[in-house]
Parts: sequence; C-alpha cells; structure tokens
Amino acid sequence: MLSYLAFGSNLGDSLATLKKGRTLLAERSDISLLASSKLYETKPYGDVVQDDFLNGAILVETSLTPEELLTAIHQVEADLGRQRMIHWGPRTLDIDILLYGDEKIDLPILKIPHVELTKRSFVLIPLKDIYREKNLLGEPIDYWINASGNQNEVKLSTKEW
Ligand code: PH2
Ligand code: MG
Ligand code: MG
Repeated sequence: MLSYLAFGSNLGDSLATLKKGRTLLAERSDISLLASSKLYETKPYGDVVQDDFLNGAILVETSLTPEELLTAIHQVEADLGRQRMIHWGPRTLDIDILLYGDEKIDLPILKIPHVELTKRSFVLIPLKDIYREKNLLGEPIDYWINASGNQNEVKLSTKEW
C-alpha cells in the first residue's frame, strides 16, 4: 500500500534526527521509500510555546497494515529518544501517518486520514512536494493550503535530507 508520512522535530539536532528516522524506516524490508519532500522551517502550531520545527513528508510503499506501520513508527521514535512529555509539546521526532491508500481508519490510537491533515500547512506544504493524486479529500491540495490560513508560517529550509 502507498502511505504518506509526516515528519517533525524541534528538539536536539532536528536535521540529523529526521534523516535517521527516515533511514530506519526505509531500511526495513517491509517499507520502501519512494519520495521525500523538501524540508521546511515552521512556526509551532497550537498553544504550546516552543521552538520552531523542521518538518517534511515522505511517500512509502509498505506491506504492513496501518497498525503494524504505527508500531514500526513508534519503535523508530523510541529509538531516537523521544519522550512523550507535554501533549503537542517539543519533540525530538514525531512521525504521523497522513494517508494509507484510500483507507479510513478510526481507532482510539490511530485515525487515518490524519485528523488535522487539512488544517496544518506544515503538513500540507511538504505533502504537496510529493503528492501524486489530483485531489486530497475531495479538493485540490492548494485549496486546503489556502484555507489553512497559516501557510506563511512555513518557510522552505536550506537544509536537505
Ligand atoms: N507538531 C505538533 C504540534 N505543533 N507545529 C509545527 N510547526 N510542526 C509540528 O510538527 C507540530 C506543531 C504535534 O504533533
Ligand atoms: Mg504530530
Ligand atoms: Mg505523532
């Protein structure tokens, strides 16, 4: 199945952590990396006062189920030293499943499409770099970016991964 994943970090060496996280996923025999977005420096979204984030997105092909993919992601986040302290607070690495084919999943620990996907320009703008479909949830991706109203808080980074 094709799956789009969002990456974010705002603690420690964010560039190194994003790269390492992507590598750990791509090295698995059940996940292949197909495309990576550019990286973006983004203002923190939400009410927590914290440093700017580095955000990106990738497209993978995977034989894992959504729940298995989430477990693989949690393993990578844990390997890279993530501690879950403040909800929506600073994190060394956050990887979120945005889309998993066309599937809709509504479990307590996993909602796909990601619940805030269409509201967050720090997710939509990287996603646009690699998105293969015409529409996202019924509208062109630019429609959602314009509607998000926070697109000017996302700046293309000179950093590359
Ligand atoms: N992640 C959050 C909360 N706020 N803001 C930005 N700019 N980037 C993020 O990745 C981010 C956030 C919780 O997952
Ligand atoms: Mg997140
Ligand atoms: Mg997460």
